[in-house]
Amino acid sequence: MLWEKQYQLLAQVLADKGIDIERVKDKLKKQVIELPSWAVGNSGTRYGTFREEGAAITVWDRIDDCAEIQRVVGICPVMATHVLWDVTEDGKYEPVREYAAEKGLRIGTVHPNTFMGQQFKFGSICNPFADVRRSTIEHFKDCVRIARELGSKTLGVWLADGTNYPGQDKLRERKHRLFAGLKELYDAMDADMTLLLEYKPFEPAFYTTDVMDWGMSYLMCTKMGDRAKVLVDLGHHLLGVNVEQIIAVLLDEGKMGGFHFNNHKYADDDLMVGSIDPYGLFLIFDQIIEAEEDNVDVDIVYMLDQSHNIEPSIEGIIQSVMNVQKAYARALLVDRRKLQEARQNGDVILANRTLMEAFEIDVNPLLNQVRVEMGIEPDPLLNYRRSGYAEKIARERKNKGANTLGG
Ligand code: LRH
Ligand code: MN
Ligand code: MN
Repeated sequence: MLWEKQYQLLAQVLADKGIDIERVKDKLKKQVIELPSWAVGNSGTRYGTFREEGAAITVWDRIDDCAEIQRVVGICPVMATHVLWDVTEDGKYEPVREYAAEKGLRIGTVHPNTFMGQQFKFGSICNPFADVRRSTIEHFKDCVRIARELGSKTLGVWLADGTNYPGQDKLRERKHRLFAGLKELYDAMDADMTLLLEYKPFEPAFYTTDVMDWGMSYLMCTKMGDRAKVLVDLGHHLLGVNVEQIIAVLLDEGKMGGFHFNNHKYADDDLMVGSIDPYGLFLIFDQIIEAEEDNVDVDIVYMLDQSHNIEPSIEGIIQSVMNVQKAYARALLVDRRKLQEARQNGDVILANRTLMEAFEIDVNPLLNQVRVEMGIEPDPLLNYRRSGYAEKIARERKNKGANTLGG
C-alpha cells in the first residue's frame, strides 16, 4: 500500500529531526474523545429539521450508534450525555449505564438540562424568582445522583441564563445568584467529581448572558474551588477571538477542564470540528502539547458537541474524530527544539515556519498505522460505509417515529 511506504518515509524524516515516532503513536493511541449522545439523532435549526433515515430515536439507538462509531475509530469508548434525553422511558439511568457497558462504552460527562422547561423563561439559577432557582438546584442535585448511577465523575454545566433587554434585571444581583447556585452544586458533588462550566457569548439570551465568556467561567470556577474548571466550546466565541491564547492562559492557571469541539464560521454554527479552520484546531493542540512538555499538569476532557443538519450524523462524527486526531498528530510533530532555537534567536520567520511545517505534514499514513496497530481498519469512514450499518438502522428504525434533539 502507498500509505505504508509514506509512513516509513515519515518515520525516517522524524527520526532525523529527533522526534520519536513510537512515542507519538503511543500518545495518539491514548487519546480519548467523548461522543455526544445528542449528535446522533435528528437535529436541526430553529427553522426546521431534515430527517435522516435511520437517525437514532431512543437512548438505546444512541448507544448503538456511538458503539458503532467507536468500532471504527477506536478512541471514543465514552459517551457524553444530557440527563433529560438519555434516560429510560420510566426515568431510570442504571439500565443506560449497563447497556452502554455491554456495548463497550462508559458514560462520560453528564450535562444537566436547565434550558428546556417553561419555568426557565427568565433563567435557571440566575432567575429573579426564588422558586425557579430552588427547583434548578434540586435538578443539579439530581444530576449528581444520576452521575453516580451512570458511573460518571464529570458534570458539564451550560446555563442558558441571560436577559434580552437592558433594564430587565439587576446584573450584579444575577452574578450573586449565579455563584450561589453553582456553589450549591459544587458542594453537593462527590469529592472525586469535577464541574466543568461552559460559557457562551449569546443565545438564547440576546442582551446579556450570565456566563458570557472564559473570564466569567474562570471567576466562578476559582471561587468554587479546585474541582471546578472551564469548559471551552469552540463555537462559543465572537469572531476573531484568539481561542488558543485562552487555552494557554487556562492551562497555565490549572483551570482548563474540557472541550466541546465543533467549528463555526459565524456564530454557534456547530459544524464539524476542523471543517472550517483546521489550522486553529492545530494551534489549540499545539498549546496543549507545549504545556505538557513544560510539565504543566494537563487534565482535559475532550468532547464533541455538534449538530449534523445536512450531513449523515454518524459519518459527520467519524469525520470529526479524524479531524481532531489529525490536528493532535500534527501538533505532536512540531520540531520543538528548532522552535525553541528560533525563539531564542528572535527569528520570527523561522519560528512561524517551524509550526507551519508540522501543520503541513500529511499525517494520514501515521494515523493509518496507529489504527492498524490498534487492530482496526486504517480508514474509519470506509470501514463504516462498507459495514452496512447505515442500511441496517434505516430499515430497523423506519417505523419507529422521529425524534429531534438539540445540539
Ligand atoms: C449550548 C451547547 C451546550 C449544550 C449543547 C446542547 O449552545 O453548546 O453545550 O449543552 O449546546
Ligand atoms: Mn457546548
Ligand atoms: Mn453551543
